[in-house]
Amino acid sequence: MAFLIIAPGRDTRALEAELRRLEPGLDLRVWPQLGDAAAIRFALAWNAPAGVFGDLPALCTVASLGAGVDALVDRPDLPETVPVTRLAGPRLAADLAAYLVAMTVDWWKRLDEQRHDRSWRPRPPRPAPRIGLLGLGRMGRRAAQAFRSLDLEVAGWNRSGRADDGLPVECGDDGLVRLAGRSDVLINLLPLTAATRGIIDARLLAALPADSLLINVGRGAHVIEHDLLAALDAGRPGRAVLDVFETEPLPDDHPFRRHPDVVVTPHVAALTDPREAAELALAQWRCVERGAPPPDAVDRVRGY
Ligand code: NDP
Ligand code: OXD
Repeated sequence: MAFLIIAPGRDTRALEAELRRLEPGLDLRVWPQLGDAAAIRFALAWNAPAGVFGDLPALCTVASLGAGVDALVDRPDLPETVPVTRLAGPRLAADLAAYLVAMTVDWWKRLDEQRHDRSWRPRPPRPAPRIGLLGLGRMGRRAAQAFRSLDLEVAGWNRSGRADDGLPVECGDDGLVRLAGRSDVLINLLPLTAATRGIIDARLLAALPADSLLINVGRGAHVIEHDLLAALDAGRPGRAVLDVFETEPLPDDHPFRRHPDVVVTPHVAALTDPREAAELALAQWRCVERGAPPPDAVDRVRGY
């Protein structure tokens, strides 16, 4: 049974080395070198080209080489019966929380202004921000823990309205607007699905407090771009930190690149750790090998 990595444009050499170290006998293939395609039962994919799964007749499971599965759940070349899983381990969640804390603290303590000013005139920080998290899954819960450890007030929004650890949680359309209204820092950690596409729109943005911070680490298509540009010009939010975009890489001439209140990072909020990824992927592969359902399979109809 062969294991295939399909990740065009991504350097997977460290991951391949970890997979081989942890599973010395592994029949590992790296697209586009398929070898005998009929032996491939497990694929680990990121930016998989359209139609590629159609060439794999014995495929039993496809794992996302990341936490998001939006590029995999709804594809014509992937039969509905093939489980889609993901790699969303504690290292990835901690890494994402570190990025969110860093971007929040930079804004809260006005570090960007202070570090560029040579006049030794300390600027007072903004008041301790109230944090709003859209999405309380693996990533959202870890972020909540990180912000709470700084004694910041945290609330969230999810589909079920349920949360652990006494975290205040909203749900539904009205709950979304309520959460935005009490979030000095609003962070999008939702998966991209039919229900969440375009969720960051004029209505949501108008509910934000003036001089607030929006951070999007979910997916670019969560944001209606022209609504965000208009909202920034109106000061709600005062700044947007954007890590994910409809088109990646973000084109050089995109308006986000030259907007003074937009901070762009190139989809680096959390970087897959090769060791964690290899361990999680091999645990899934071993289940497939013995005919058991793989852990961390998503609901392909719900989209996450
Ligand atoms: P999970 O699947 O663990 O959690 C998803 C959360 O979103 C759940 O709380 C769920 O609610 C909520 N949700 C889903 N649909 C809706 C809806 N329609 N309305 C309200 N809430 C909804 O995902 P993760 O936390 O692991 O990851 C989230 C996303 O973060 C990924 O899909 C990916 O896009 C992004 N990501 C980005 C990274 C980066 O580097 N930029 C790195 C890692 C992840 P409920 O709990 O009620 O089911
Ligand atoms: C993602 C990831 O899903 O980087 O964006 O894991």
